[in-house]
Amino acid sequence: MKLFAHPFSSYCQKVLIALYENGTPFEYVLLAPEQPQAFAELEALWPFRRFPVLHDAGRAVMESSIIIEHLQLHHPGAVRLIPPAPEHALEVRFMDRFFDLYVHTPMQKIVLDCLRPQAERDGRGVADARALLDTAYRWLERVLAGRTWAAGGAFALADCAAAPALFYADWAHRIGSEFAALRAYRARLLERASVARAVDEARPYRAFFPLGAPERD
Ligand SMILES: N[C@@H](CCC(=O)N[C@@H](CS)C(=O)NCC(=O)O)C(=O)O
Repeated sequence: MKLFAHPFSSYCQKVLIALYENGTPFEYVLLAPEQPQAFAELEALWPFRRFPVLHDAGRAVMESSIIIEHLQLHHPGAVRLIPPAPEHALEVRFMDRFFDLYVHTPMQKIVLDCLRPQAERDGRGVADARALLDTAYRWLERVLAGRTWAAGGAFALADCAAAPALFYADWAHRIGSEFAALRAYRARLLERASVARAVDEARPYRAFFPLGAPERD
């Protein structure tokens, strides 16, 4: 099984966390500018050149959530990434969508806008993204109160999504001290061995964070 990925990429971290949770063996295909062959292989599998992409038994699996579903289906381990009870699984999948769409997406908008030439920047889009994050933080503060993990008592897919999304969201749009439950959840994620490993592997690339990486985490 091959994973096309880069350690600093937040969506790659989401899948790496799932793999590390269960110690699932895989070959890491590093997508780095000095490895054009890796990008050519990626493009042959997925012309959008978005990553991560998993290549397993002759099949390309795209989209981080689907990759994690695939891992649960074909390479299950001790940590259930999708819980067996359908109602609980639905809540996990909802929270996974929430973190991708209402935290990860606006975070990426803010970060990627910074890479554009000044004249092509989208001030309105960035302001909307910041407003969306404010609403997401408020909503999460209420939902996470009393929960250990995103969808209840067990670490699962939604926490894999939450970890890199909240990690970088806090860098791009600070989670204020009024969001104590959300900050505590982010800190809990960072203490988890799989998340700490993904964060550590990305450390050498922090200088590339377009907004400037803070001196923490
Ligand atoms: N919805 C996709 C998003 C993947 C994504 O946006 N990946 C970024 C890296 S974090 C990427 O491929 N960026 C390169 C590009 O957009 O060309 C998923 O869940 O896997």
